[in-house]
Amino acid sequence: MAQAPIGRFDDAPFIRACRRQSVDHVPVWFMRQAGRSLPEYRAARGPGSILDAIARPELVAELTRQPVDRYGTDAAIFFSDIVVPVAAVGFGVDVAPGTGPVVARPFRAKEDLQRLRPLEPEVDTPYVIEAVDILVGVLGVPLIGFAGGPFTVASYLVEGGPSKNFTKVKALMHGEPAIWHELIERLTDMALASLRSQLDAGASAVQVFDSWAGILSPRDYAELVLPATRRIFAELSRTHPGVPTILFGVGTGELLALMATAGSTVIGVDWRVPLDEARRRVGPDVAVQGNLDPALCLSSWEVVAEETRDVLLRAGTAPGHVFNLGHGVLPETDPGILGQVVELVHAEARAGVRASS
Ligand code: 1CP
Repeated sequence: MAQAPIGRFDDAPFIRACRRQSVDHVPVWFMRQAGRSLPEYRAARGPGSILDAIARPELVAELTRQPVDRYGTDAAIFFSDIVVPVAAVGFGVDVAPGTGPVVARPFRAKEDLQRLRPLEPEVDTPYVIEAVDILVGVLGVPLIGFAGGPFTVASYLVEGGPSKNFTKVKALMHGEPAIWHELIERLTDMALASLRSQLDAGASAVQVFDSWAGILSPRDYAELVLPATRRIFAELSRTHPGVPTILFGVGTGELLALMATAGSTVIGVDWRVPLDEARRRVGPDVAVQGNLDPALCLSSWEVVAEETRDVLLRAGTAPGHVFNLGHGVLPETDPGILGQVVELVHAEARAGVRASS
């Protein structure tokens, strides 16, 4: 794996851990750290669609910084959403408060491919580039850019919104493989264009959120999603060598070994698979990220502390662990608890507790 220097954060613990280099403390950040659980987020964001907020670079920079300032996390996740590229090319996607992405006219047939023209980031999402540019000047930690994974974005377009059983998208994958192939290739191109624009503007790493890929059987994932996912990481390592890349999904225990062949430097793991077992499944060539159960963050500090220590213990002392939750911060989480988690993760490693336990 290329380890070319990527700039001023080369020695940051988050970047070093992604590259499986030694660190003086385990780096930590939280998926969905920017947003709903923070009072300062609700105050700054105000009412209206999140897509309007995402198009305001100064606000995006503020929302991205808030959790870093509050918690002292080792990385910032860019404030945006996985449906921004498809919304920006005019597919007709909104994000409904309390629900998530909703699509006015879901993807049904070959003709709908025309509604997915290529993304031109400078023209379609200049506000993303501008916000990354602002952040690079003010953040003291690496900025993680992101895109939705091709299956997860496709699932919203085909299902028309959040889904439980993903029946329509599975029907398309199996019933119309040629259309599925064309759809996922177009979404891969869009994800790549978006990720590149964030990296070119100064993001230090990227995460691909294929959040709902765990709904697929290993065979479907391997045949119908993995090739496109591999293309994302292959092309990024060509255009942006040495940049850490993370692939994440929920409920992916049975897919971890396959995901580890996608070409990312890090695999994100949810709370269902302990990290010692996850390390066995992904092998020695990738780092792991995770995996405290976000639901348990609603428990008492005693419980959260014990679970946090358990995650660190199971991750072991070998390099290549980025501490995170197993999925996003739940809106009802007490921000104070997350601050304590950051402190504990940093302190445990410094005290050498992990090495001796
Ligand atoms: O208006 C609001 O505040 C609504 C809540 C919200 C927020 C804060 C949505 C709607 N999106 C976001 C921002 C967001 N989305 C970020 C930046 C904040 C951060 O991570 O700190 C990121 C990285 C995302 C990515 C995202 N959007 C994912 C992948 C991560 C994951 O949680 O799995 C997914 C699946 C979405 C779709 C989406 N957008 C919003 C919601 C509620 C959802 C999920 C809907 C569903 O359950 O299907």
